[in-house]
Amino acid sequence: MSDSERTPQYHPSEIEPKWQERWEAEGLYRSTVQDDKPKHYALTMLPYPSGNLHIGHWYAITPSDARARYQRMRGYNVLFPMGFDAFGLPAENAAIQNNIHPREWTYQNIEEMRRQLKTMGAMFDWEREAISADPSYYRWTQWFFLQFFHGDLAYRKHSAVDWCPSCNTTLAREQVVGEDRVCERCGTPVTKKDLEQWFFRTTRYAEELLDYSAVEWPERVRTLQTNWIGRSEGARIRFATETVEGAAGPEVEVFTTRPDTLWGATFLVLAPEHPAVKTLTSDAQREAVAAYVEQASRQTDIQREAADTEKSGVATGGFAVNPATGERVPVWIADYVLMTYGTGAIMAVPAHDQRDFEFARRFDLEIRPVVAAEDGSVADPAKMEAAVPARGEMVDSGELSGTPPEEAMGKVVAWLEAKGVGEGNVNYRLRDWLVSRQRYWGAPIPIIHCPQCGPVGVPEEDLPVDLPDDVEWKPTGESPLKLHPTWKDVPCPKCGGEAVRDTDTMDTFMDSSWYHLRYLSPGYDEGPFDPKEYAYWMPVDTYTGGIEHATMHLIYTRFFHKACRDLGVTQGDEPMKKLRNQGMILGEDSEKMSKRRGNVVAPDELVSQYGTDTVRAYLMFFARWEQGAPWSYAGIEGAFRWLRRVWHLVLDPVHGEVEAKGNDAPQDVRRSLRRKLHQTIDQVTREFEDFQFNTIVSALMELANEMSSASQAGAAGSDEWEETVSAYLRMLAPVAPHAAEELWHRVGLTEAAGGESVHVQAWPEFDAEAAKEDEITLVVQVNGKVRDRLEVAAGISKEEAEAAALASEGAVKFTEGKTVRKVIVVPGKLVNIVAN
Ligand code: ANZ
Ligand code: ZN
Repeated sequence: MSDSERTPQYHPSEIEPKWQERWEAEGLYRSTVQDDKPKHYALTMLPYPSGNLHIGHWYAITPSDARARYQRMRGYNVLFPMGFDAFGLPAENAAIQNNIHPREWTYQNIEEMRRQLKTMGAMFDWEREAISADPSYYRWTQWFFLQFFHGDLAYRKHSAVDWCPSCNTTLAREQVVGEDRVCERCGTPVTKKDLEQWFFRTTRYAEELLDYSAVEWPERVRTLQTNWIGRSEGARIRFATETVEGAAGPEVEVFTTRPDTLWGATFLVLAPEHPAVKTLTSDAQREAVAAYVEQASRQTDIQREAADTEKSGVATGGFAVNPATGERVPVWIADYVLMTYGTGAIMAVPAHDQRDFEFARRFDLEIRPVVAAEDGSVADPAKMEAAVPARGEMVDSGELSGTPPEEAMGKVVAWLEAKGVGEGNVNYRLRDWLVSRQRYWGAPIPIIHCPQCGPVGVPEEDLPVDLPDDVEWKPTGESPLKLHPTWKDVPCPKCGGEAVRDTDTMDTFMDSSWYHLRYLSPGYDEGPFDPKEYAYWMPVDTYTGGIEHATMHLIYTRFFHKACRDLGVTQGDEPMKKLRNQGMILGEDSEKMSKRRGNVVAPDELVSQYGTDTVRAYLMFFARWEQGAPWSYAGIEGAFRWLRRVWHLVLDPVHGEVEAKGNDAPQDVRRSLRRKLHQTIDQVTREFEDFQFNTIVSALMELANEMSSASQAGAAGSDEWEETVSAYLRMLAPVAPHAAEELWHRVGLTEAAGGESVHVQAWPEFDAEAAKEDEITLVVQVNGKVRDRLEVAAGISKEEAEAAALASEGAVKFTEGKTVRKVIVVPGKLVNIVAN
């Protein structure tokens, strides 16, 4: 009989769809609350329904699935849900470009991506699918908005949006293009426009967001978030101002991290948008100031903060009084001072702050050192080429001169407070979250604006505020909700008078801040989630996804959870206990994958060519998951060959070439197979815990090698062999779920397990005794005399033996004061050290 007749060939395309259907039909991945069982909530970031699942999705999701499967076999009741982050701008762009309704575009894409996701063979519980654009979902997004609104966590404020003065419309960030920031459609330079918009009070949680003691998050993410939150300790100091004519102007408050340099503040700089600019600007300066303000409005904060650009600015003509020296100092405006940070005004200390120094040199303003250098020296302003680090004691600072650096902050703050001109202050870079979007495809903000009552929340029983379908797509950029003839006109829920709906929709980060809660009970309609499900499943145990979400999504969702906790909606301090981020798959050319470069790897094609299991195995194997690497088609062949080899090893180990002796095979062969098995169990278990997917696959490859040589030596059919096959398939199950299931079935293990799938089996148990290497006695000689004996592993290498011998007590004692000239190792027996 030929080989192929005796053993069925490995044909993934035949077995994979079959098992996917069967698992679905049997409800193998349905997850329900089981109070008597420990739970594990494994969450992976939900995709945006762009219409096509790319290899990056596979790379993020399939190893996460493998680990969720592993947890299930470890005895946890596992929840591993999937859904779609379905609101957002691309749907609206498609609507404008292709004349298709965003809803239709989105739901078509979801259907296609759901089909693609099903080819992963993942353990998603599809009954828990959640789609953020469904009215049954956004009803609760709106409900959350109302909780924030009623709980004083939402407020309205004027805020600048990008505005095209020619198209007469607000622009989304991606509609502003080029270095000179012009409108994508008409090329007109973009300006800012003030619109009243909704904000959430994220800054209230700034301090708590810096605390990671309750979570296990990667250092990198914690650092990114900590920098984003940007805590600065310092003081706020108030300066009286006056116009050039000597009339009193508004008080100007500055934020500084160096209140001890106040005596060296020789001018003030206001952000061009600062409200005091108007009053302080003299007639002589009015034109120059107006031109500068206009120019600054066209720049982003990022451009304005860039350190390498030449400092620019204009004097207002007005003055401020330095509260420490009593001197009148000029007030300038400059774009390096941002309206969005601190108070939008600074006291400039050119001697000690580099930006202020450059500014002072450019405009010939006074430079006055007030803090000594570390060595006690004080710089000469005439000769300075840069600001000098102020690390020594205070000088030329009136009664506070001589204060040592470690006391400066405390003393100056006390002095400011005593004089009533300032106080200690902590400032954060974190901004309150602007949630209003002048867009259609999002959850409408559930607020009605009444001329009598102001903004009124839509009553909860009237939710959801539906997105109207009959909208027009005019490329005006103005929200279709605003243009709709009737949608916005409603009576005020409070007084019944004529009122209008808020025509903005919510930032889609709002939707993704709570999707993990909607998964708990996507059909539930008495609240955003069923409290029973919440009590059992929350918090999320492991969260996996891209590092690019470190600052936005992952800060918003933490804020959301903490805010909801304080509103009595959720419990616990953190939504997600453990976070892990995958790296990125590059193209074969080591460049980022892009259509333009033509280096995109299409998972659908790989699946039809090699099968899902191979794609999964290769994605786990080819790189350290958290690092990523360039793709390789040659590598995926290797993954396929490995699975095919396992297939044959399990179904036809002896190949008709050797005799299977079963338990009559040599004991050392059987013992060695079992040793390797348990070493592998130990390793694979630890590495699943640690998300080290690549070495899991290589350990399984090595074990297959050991099985191969054991079968060559006749061990197939032995007790050790059977134990190994059973454990192997269980370890293979999370990686290659279809092949493992098929083999489990074919060798009769399904039947032996009472008809149960490999995926509900217990994870193989590690036997430390079995894994132990045999030991031998290593004789240690110094100059030919036996000085020690060591118990070492039988398989010890020459280098290890040498190192162990040199470190032994006997060797150390008898080589003392001598130089080791030579070490002779007789493998498995002795080490002779020659020393004199
Ligand atoms: C005087 C001074 C002297 C300063 C000195 C620094 C060094 P961080 O650490 O980022 O919080 N500043 C304050 N508000 C600003 C704004 N809206 N735009 C631009 N710069 C602003 O930095 C705080 C420091 O940045 C503040 O302390 C202020 O300059 C400046 F030797 O005040 B400092
Ligand atoms: Zn009213």
